[in-house]
Amino acid sequence: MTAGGARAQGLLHWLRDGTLATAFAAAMGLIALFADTTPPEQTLRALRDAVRSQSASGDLHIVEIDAASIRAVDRWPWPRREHARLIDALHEAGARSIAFDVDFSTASNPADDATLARSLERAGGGVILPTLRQAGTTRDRRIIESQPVAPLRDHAMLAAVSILPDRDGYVREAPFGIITGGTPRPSLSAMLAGRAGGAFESFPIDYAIDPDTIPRHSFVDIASGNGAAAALRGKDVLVGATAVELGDRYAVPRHGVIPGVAIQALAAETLRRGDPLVLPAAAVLILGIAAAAFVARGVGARAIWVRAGLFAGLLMLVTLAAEELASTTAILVPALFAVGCAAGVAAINHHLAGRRAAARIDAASDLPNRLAFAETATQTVVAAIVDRFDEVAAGIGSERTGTLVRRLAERLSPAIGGAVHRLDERAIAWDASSIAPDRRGESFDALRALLLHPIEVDGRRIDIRLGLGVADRGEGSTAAAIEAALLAASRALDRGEFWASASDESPDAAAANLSLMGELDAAIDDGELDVHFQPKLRLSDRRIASAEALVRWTHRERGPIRPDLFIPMAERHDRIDRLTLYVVGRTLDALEVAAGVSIAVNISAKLVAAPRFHRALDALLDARPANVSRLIFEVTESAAMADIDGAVAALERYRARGIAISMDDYGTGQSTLTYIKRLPLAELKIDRSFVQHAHRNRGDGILVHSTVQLAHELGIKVVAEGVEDAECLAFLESCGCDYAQGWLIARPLPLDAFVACVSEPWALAA
Ligand code: G
Ligand code: G
Ligand code: MN
Repeated sequence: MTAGGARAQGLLHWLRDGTLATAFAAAMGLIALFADTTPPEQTLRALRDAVRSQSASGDLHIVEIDAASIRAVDRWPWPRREHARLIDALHEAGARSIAFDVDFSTASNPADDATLARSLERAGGGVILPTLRQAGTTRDRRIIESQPVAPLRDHAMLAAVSILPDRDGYVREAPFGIITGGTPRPSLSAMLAGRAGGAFESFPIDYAIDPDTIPRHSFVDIASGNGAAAALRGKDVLVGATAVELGDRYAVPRHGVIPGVAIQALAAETLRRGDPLVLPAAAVLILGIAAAAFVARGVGARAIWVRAGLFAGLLMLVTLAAEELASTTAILVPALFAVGCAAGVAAINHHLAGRRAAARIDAASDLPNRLAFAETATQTVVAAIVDRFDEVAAGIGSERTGTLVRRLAERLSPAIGGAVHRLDERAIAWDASSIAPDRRGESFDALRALLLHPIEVDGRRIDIRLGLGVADRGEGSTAAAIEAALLAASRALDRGEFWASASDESPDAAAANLSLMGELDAAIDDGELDVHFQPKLRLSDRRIASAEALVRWTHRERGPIRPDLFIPMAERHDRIDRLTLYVVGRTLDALEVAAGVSIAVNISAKLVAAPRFHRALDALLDARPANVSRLIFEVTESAAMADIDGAVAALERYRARGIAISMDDYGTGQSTLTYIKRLPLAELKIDRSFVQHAHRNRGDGILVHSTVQLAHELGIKVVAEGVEDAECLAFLESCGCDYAQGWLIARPLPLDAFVACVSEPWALAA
């Protein structure tokens, strides 16, 4: 990884924490506080205004100098006597108040000015006339303040009608008051609404109110004195220009370009509804930061966005309600921005966390993988390797091995009391730190017992043999301990032991195992290798009618060596054909002395179709043809499955020589009886993992029972192996099974003991 990449990773690591996501959100919110967030803020406001859209109160009417009025009078500026007529008409009709948004700051002819002044006086001095505060010319930016001319302002009240567009030209706010000529003066809207407010303070105009709903009357109609003014009795009246040709029009949100007098009216309507208040952005931001903390702690991307959305929606709703019910609005964007940032960072973190987690999961089995295990500080590692994994995989299909390993983990993990990790295809591992070294044997024995029963995958039952290796981490890394444990596990498999410890293994011991193979040849030559015979009981007459030859090796120094250690070694080191020929020879010897019985020899999968073995076997049998018809070859299912055509041909050759074929370990693989039909079988041995529980376990019982029936239909005899108790034997008899083999009948016996046992009827030992 590059330095920059590492730094970026470090930063992401930092932001992973919800607290830091919140801090980031707070910082972004503060930045937004000082940035110009007007456009989004206005968009949100316009959205709420659209929801709140409503009509004006109807108490405030506009008398407009509209196109019709201009046409009627046909002069501009209007003669001031027109205004005088209007005031008289309104006063007579009983209008509540009269306000003008018309410039009276320059003198017209003295007669008209006097007429207007008199009307103002008649109206009681309560008519409101405007003062203006505006830029002089485009070149001269000085502010010009203008008031109505002296005769008029003596009999009227003054109010400011200045309009303050925002920089983008939109009018959003209106002032409470303005200082004109050094005197603070209320704005027209404040005066109409009877509100006081600091000069230069403004308030947002409520554009939820539709300006089209403010009642309007044409100036000429009202001023004509024909009684039209009666409609304005008790109303507040605002007089101003709406005719397009008179200008005085401004852009506002939602409603396009509207006359200044309409803006004055909307501002007055706004104030009538209540004292407008704007919550500062900072106050809302504090709320937003609290919400950001909540959002950042959402578990999962969905929860994060739901929380953020909930906050945004709630904030909008509360603001909407506050605007409608309390004339209070708020600046929301910094708070919403902070929450958005928190959600964004939290969602990215969640995504990255998901990817990190996925990298630590084995997809096929859903178990945590080697990377995940190596990251733990496990003191003691146990690794377990599945024996003959390739054969198992070929049997069930490699796509099912993930499920197999998962089932294996499920079976082991309650006993282990922790998570099982998958190291590679064939190996799993777990933490055994809590088991004292002197109790390991005991605890592993418990695991071994768990594996006596086959594992079911998609309805198939698979017998699994494991080799366990245990290694202590010591000063090294967990990864190194995993390697050491794996090595010990493969050694355990090699030796036919269930488990081995990495620390037990001295280089001497490894060398000793290698030299063992050299000694096998000598052992065969010197007769150190022996063959025992395990009787098979014929159930029809309860006589020992058959046996299985099982090789035994008692080493001069090391004592008895287990066949499941040295047979796989002999297979790997190319000595299995010599060993098998030796067993066949000893079996032919036995057949000479044990009259009337047949004896089975185990033939390794490797040998079944090996030409060299066939030639050597032919030579041996040609020399000693006497009892070959009582010879049986036991072949495992996997041997036949690997290459069915080759296997069929090889087995036919044996049969042609008079040797009967027996299928060993039936049930642990995947062959069906229809498939087995292709093989020239005389006998089928049901694996002991099914037999042992057949009388107690319904599923096993059914398998044994149906196997017997189907085998009989195919003319194949059935042997049940691993019979250990009388109940089991009774069950087998009830199924119609032909032979029983197992410790209940007899242990594997030396030749003379076996011969003795054949001559007597078998009876259940008391
Ligand atoms: O009875 P015992 O625990 O020894 O048998 C252990 C394993 O060794 C069994 O699976 C048995 O089939 C196998 N075995 C015993 N003798 C021979 C033999 O002569 N040849 C082969 N290939 N396997 C044998
Ligand atoms: O795989 P094969 O059928 O060759 O296995 C024979 C093995 O089964 C030998 O190791 C033999 O000692 C063992 N065995 C024979 N009878 C019994 C029995 O009743 N119970 C158990 N657990 N093992 C048995
Ligand atoms: Mn066997």
